Parts: sequence; C-alpha cells; structure tokens
Amino acid sequence: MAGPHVHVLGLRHRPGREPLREQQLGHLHDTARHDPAGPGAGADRDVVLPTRISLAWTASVDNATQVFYSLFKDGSEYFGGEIGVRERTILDLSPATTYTFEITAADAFGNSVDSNVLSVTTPAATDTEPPTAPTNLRLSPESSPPEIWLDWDQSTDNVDPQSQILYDVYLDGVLDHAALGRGETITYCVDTGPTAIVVRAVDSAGNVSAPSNEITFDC
Ligand SMILES: [Ca+2]
Ligand SMILES: [Ca+2]
Repeated sequence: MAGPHVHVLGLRHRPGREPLREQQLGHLHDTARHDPAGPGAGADRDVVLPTRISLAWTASVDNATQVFYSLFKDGSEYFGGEIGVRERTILDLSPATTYTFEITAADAFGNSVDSNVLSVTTPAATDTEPPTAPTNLRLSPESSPPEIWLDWDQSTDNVDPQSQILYDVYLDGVLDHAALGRGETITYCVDTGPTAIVVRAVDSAGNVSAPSNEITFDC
C-alpha cells in the first residue's frame, strides 16, 4: 500500500522567455506518503485503491504570474491548466495496473517545469459486491436552469466507508460527472427541455449499484 519513493527528475525551460526559478520544481506523490500532519491530510484520503489513486504535489511558485497545473496520466493529459490545485483523486482506474503520473507547472508566459514521474500500481480488486443504490434523489431549492443542484441519501457498501463511495450522475442516460463521498452535487443543463437524472454508486473496487430513483428537471 505504501507508495514508491519518488525523485525529482528535471527542469525544462524554454529559451528566450522569462524563466521560472530553479526552486519551483513540483514534487508529486501519492497521498499514502503524505505527511499526516500536513495541511488537508486525512486518514480516509490516504489511498491507493483498486480503481482510484489520490495524488498530491508540492506547490510551484512563479516569479511573475499564477501557476497553472496540468496532470498527465501515462503521458495523456488528465486535466490541464488549473490554478491552485494541489491534490486530485484519479478515478476510474483498472485494478492491478501500473500507471505513471506527472505534473507540469506553467506560468502565464508558457514557461513550464515538470515534476518527477510517479509510478503507482493499483491493488487487485477482491470486493465483488456493489453498494446499495442511492435513494431519495431530489432537487434542492437552489436549482434554476442551467444549474441543477442535487441531493440524495448516500449508499452503503460492504467494504468501503461512505467517504469512499463514488456517485456517478447521469443526465438523459449519459454520464455527466462523479461526486466522491457525499450526497450532493451541482451540475449544468446540457440540452434544453426535460432532462432525466439518475445517480449510481460505485465502490472503490469498481462495482456499480443499481440506479437511484429518477427525477426530471426542465432545463
Ligand atoms: Ca515565470
Ligand atoms: Ca463493495
């Protein structure tokens, strides 16, 4: 379960532009190695699970602009250009599979620096029992097109605590986004007109529940 030791690999500058300072290397690690006394650390977040990995990295500081972070999973961008993000749980991974991760920090001029490359292997999945279906899916009163504010009663699982149950939100049968460990989220209308909404719970082994009750929102 303990993450691998990681090293800072290097610094990339693009010549002819304003440089980053050398001490701006980001350092990427899985949160199993996160200092438990560190900011935001919590026992239920220090996880390398069969289908999820929580990552954290040290901040980069630029001499002139905000820092934009991009995360690459096996060389492909997982998210790009986000400001102020220092941790992320990577979802929908496969059990017993090795992945590499790397963070790039860039300033507004396009100068960028790469973190170490972190290699993490997810454990095999042994749990085969899905969570209970979410119940009592409902709109909260803040809802107004295009904003859809949702609440539901959380599922339970035979293995995972509720903080590790993921909720996939479907709009008209299409996966919209996921919310981890909580019974509320906000999303946005995709098309105008009546939109059917259901939520399914997913445990950390990737087992998917039956759908919640369906509600309709007039987008
Ligand atoms: Ca700079
Ligand atoms: Ca389960």
